[in-house]
Amino acid sequence: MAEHESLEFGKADFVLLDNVSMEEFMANLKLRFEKGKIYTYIGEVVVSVNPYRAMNIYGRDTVEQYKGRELYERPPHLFAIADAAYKAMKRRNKDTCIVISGESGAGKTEASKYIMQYIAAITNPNQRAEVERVKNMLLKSNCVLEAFGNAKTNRNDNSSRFGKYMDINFDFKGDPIGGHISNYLLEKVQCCMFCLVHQLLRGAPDSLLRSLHIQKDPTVYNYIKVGGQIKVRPTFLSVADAMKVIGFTGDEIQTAYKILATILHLVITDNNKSLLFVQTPKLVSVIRELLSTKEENVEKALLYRTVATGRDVIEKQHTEQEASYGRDALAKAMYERLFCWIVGRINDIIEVKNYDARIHGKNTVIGVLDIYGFEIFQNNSFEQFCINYCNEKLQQLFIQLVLKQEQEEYQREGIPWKHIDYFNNQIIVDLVEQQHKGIISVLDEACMNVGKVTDEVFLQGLNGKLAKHAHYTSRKLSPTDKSLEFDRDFRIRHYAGDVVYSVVGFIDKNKDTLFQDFKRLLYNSANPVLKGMWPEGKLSITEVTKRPLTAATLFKNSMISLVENLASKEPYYVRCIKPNDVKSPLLFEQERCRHQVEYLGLLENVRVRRAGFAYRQTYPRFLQRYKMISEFTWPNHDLPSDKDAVKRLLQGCGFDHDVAYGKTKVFIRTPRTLFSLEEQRAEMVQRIVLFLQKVWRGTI
Ligand code: AD9
Ligand code: MG
Repeated sequence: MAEHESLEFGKADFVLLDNVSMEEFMANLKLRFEKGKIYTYIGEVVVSVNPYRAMNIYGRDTVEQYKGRELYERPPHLFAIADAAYKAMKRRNKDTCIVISGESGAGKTEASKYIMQYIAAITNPNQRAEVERVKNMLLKSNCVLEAFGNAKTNRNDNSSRFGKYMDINFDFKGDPIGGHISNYLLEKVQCCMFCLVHQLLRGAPDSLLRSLHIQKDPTVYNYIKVGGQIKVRPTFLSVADAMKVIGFTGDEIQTAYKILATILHLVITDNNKSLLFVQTPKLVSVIRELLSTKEENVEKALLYRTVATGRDVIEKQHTEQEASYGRDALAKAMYERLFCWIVGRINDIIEVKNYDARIHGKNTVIGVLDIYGFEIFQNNSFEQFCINYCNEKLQQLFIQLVLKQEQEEYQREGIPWKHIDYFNNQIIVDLVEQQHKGIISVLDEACMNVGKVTDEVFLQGLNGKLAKHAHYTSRKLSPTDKSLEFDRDFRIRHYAGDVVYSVVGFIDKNKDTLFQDFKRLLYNSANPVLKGMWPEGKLSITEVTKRPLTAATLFKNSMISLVENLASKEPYYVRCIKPNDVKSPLLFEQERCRHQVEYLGLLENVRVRRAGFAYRQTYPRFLQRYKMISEFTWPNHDLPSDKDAVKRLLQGCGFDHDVAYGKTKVFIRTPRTLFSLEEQRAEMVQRIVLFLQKVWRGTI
């Protein structure tokens, strides 16, 4: 517990509250925010409130204050949690992860960047060139991914529109040697696309723009009307620079430019004039040039669709609407693919190479998860559904790891324990992902319908299967419910609150909607980089029989493996809170914050933590580590059991009051006790070494 902060700043750890009540919790959170203390602990969890102003607390001097210290030795800070994760990894050879959660604009991405910066600052004391290179690449990769995957929303000017999990690999010395990034569901693709294209226009030299056939005046382009909000961000040149540093080749960067330019040209005309656009020979030839394909292929892919009917393959002309739909889908798909390809390339480049675990020991990992927070908009669609489902999964993991496992272990070990109630959201996770009757299954089924495939059919399916579910309802099932305004609405009672979703667009977004003709077009490009992005275009029309997995199922699978991965590591949590909706550094909106504290389960967290123990270890392992600090246990004990020996040892040190003895494990309440044991151990080890040296030298 951080103790050296003055009490005028409130309690540095919520565990120290006199009473664990919502009122006291909120009063402490508010007081600290107003005093400029944006971080507070709940044991080892950091609660962070977005300050919405530059804070002078991330500099080199602060890094030095936290480096190698124990969590409770310094005021609460992200650096302390980063250091704890790092130490746990280094000392105990454990993989750890830092899970950063909170709603949009709460400060997750900023937090993840400070954590990475801290890790970069404390590692590689010997300035090994290779490690410096890896560190630089890891930091630069952030910049590239942000450029492609962030957009301005009404919640956050720099909102991450994709979820990101980054593993950093360390060698036995504790220095970074590589990494791996997983990205999840890029959404608001259009916004990201437009932001980036705008950057391209702002930053690119005239010669480049000319070669891409782009006019410098952005108002010429349709996207300005669609995208609207553009934020001043780094120019594309700085992004291209970062790509170069990471190791993208010139051809690859050029291809990225060309794809962006193609997207710009594709969306240039008004939606309903798509065919007119295709008939504009100049544009078709521009696209042909950018994509390095054949001119007639571009035109054909935009106007026709190849369909296989039995053994025959025919070309069917698009209606006006289909053509415009196809064109937009192409722009979107090219962007998404470019984004995923960039992540893949970064991974190729930063993956650990030349590390032989047999020689150097296991390489360990710290994972950092920065993923979109819970979202409720005016209109919520498929994307919000996925995002909120993701938050349910993470909440479930938190419950499993922090609340449930903790309580179960105390019970198992026979430690006196008062059960603490919390809402277990497993029921909502099941509502979404259960086989056959979960929402995703119903959606996939609706997409596979042979006859009518419409959003309404999907909604009927939901109503049929979930009518009795406590967390699901719809307009049809609750006709008098005022929050369900339209027939197309359904509502999920999420752990974080009720969200009304509109089914409109679910089917479309769930299916792979890109016509196969486009995939073939891009695969047949003479540009090998572009071709490489579209391997499935290789299949001929008659071969394309296997249905690709739907977007929702892919997302579900990626969430399940993400959670499995996190669960296999030792987790550290940062819980971010957004104090107001107007980005003000002064305003602490009580109700807004209270709601977040509630759904993040922070109060339950404090209760469990207060009743709980910071550290636990089985008796034999505990002895193995600490037996040298007591005459009763060193070098061996003659007590009836290891448990008795541990008791004797701890009594001897005067720590008996701070521990509980379970069936197989000893539990230590406060980290201070552990710290003190560590100190005594270090001292003894030192003495033993000196003693042995003397023996060897024959002076004893
Ligand atoms: V989203 O789910 O990606 O839409 P985040 O990632 O939670 O969201 P972000 O980190 O982007 O939010 O923070 C939003 C803005 O708050 C930033 O652009 C900063 O202007 C501001 N912010 C957040 N954290 C800090 C901080 N520690 N110090 C100063 C901050 N400003
Ligand atoms: Mg973010």
